[in-house]
Amino acid sequence: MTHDSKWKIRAARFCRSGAVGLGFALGLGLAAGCVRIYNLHPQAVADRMQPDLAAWLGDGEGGGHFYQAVAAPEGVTWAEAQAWAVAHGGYLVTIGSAAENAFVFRLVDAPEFWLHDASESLGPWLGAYRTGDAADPSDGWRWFKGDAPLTYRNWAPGQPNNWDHNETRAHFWAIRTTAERLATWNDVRASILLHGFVVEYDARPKAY
Ligand SMILES: [Ca+2]
Repeated sequence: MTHDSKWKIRAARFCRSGAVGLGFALGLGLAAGCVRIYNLHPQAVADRMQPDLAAWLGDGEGGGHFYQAVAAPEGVTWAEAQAWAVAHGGYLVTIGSAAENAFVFRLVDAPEFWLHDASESLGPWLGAYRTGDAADPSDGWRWFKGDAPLTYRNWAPGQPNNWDHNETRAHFWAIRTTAERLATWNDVRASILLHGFVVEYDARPKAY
């Protein structure tokens, strides 16, 4: 299942390049080997998010769930991203395994979902948040969905570090000297304006 999932993502990315110019509101059944693509109608998109969104069908972990990479070129806070996800019948993505992490990362492994500064590449929001005031920055992390403790983690080296005692949300992150984009996680303050997030749906959203 894990390997199938990986290859299907590659196929989907390839297929998407042919379909993306069609715009929106199309449920495209693509050739064998491709997953189905459901693009989002722009009327459902909040002001600061671009309409060119795609949802993908995953299998393996989270089998049957739908994942949607949302680009927010003008920035989005964690709370805004979560609210958008819930309003559309989903939730910020919950990651339970290395396979699912790789699946989700591939959906957002493109420049439009990332914010770069001189030293860091800040990737999209994930659905994990930190509660409580434990001294150890690794303590207190939960997934928004089901308020469940994390079982799988993929923190970058040295993270989570709760920098400035203010970092309570998780996102993909890389040091730029290491890579432009990585599937490793960082804790960051909830109010930062990141350039994307990933929504997970337990079933195909009715709107698409
Ligand atoms: Ca951090």
